[in-house]
Amino acid sequence: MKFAPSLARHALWLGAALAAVAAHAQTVVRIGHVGPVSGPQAHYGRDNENGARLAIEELNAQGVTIGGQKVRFELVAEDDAADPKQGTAAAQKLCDARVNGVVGHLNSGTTIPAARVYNQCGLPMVSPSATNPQLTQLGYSNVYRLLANDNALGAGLARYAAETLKIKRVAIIDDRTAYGKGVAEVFTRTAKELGLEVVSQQYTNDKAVDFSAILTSIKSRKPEGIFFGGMDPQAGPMLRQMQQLGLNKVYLFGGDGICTDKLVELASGARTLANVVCAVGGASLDKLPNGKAWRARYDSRFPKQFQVYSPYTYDATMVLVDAMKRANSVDPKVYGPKLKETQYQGITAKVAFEPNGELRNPAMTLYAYKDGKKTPLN
Ligand code: ABU
Repeated sequence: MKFAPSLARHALWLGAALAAVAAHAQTVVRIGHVGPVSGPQAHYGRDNENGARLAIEELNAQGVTIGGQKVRFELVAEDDAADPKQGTAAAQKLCDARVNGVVGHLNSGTTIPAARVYNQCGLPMVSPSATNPQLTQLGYSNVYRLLANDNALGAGLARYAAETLKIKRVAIIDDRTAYGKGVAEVFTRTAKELGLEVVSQQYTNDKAVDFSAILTSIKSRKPEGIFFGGMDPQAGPMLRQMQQLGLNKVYLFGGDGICTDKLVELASGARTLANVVCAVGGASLDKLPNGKAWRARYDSRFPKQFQVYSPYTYDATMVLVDAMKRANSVDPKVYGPKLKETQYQGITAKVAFEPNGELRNPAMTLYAYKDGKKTPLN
């Protein structure tokens, strides 16, 4: 009896302490991101990772409650070096770590095999940049894409070459990756349908930097344009070598893979940069209601790192979190099916998905490099 008041006080203190802990209890939600942050494509990977990181920092700053619990978001960033084997290893690592959702991967060649791994472990994934159409033809219900695919990019560029530039003779080079090969095939098919003559078909790889032999062969066929299916670490030296070989009046067409800010630096002052026409599967940030303000926030947080896809990784992160909020759950099996009903106003688009996971009504923008600056043509 003598200790009762003290015990009661202790119980009160314990209750108050537990209530305080409960009030501060947070669910930690981990969003996986995978892209190449090493190797020649590291600048794309860093830009993609930055977009997801910015989303997470802003979500944490504003404070998010899901299912009555305060949530703190963490980014789990993995490097796949744009290599399909490393891509599936990174995907398995994220499955094993039981992250709540995945933004990525960057490359079609890594994303397509990784999608199978995520499908097996039940993780939703939203790709911000992999544009090979096969990704959404795999029959996986957990796979989404936030931008137009290569059927739109390849065909749009071929139409521009035929109908606006009115050129007649094109050569094709592709880097044999899932992206480069795929987008070049669409361009070639559409160009032929529109009456263009494909005068040369050449192949390279995503590590090459010397294109003199294939450009010399192409030059002998007198093309007015070259379509390159590949990425900017190849397109930059290719532009320099086009100039060295006197291909100064020949267009260089390419998909989103060459449509980066970095291409200016990689072209090292080659005048042929002005002959580039490239396509990105979304609207230009400058023309989107919140695009300029978003870009200012990005540049302030990650100066001089913008390339092309970070607005899409930002939106991909937000789209996953939007589905969690609507499901009142961060459990992938519970919120995953809610992604199908997405109606989210993002930075890049009003996001809604087709039944196969493709973005509904994606935009496409063609760009040229005017005075060394990537500039929208439409
Ligand atoms: N979309 C071009 C770069 C990424 C990829 O699809 O491989």
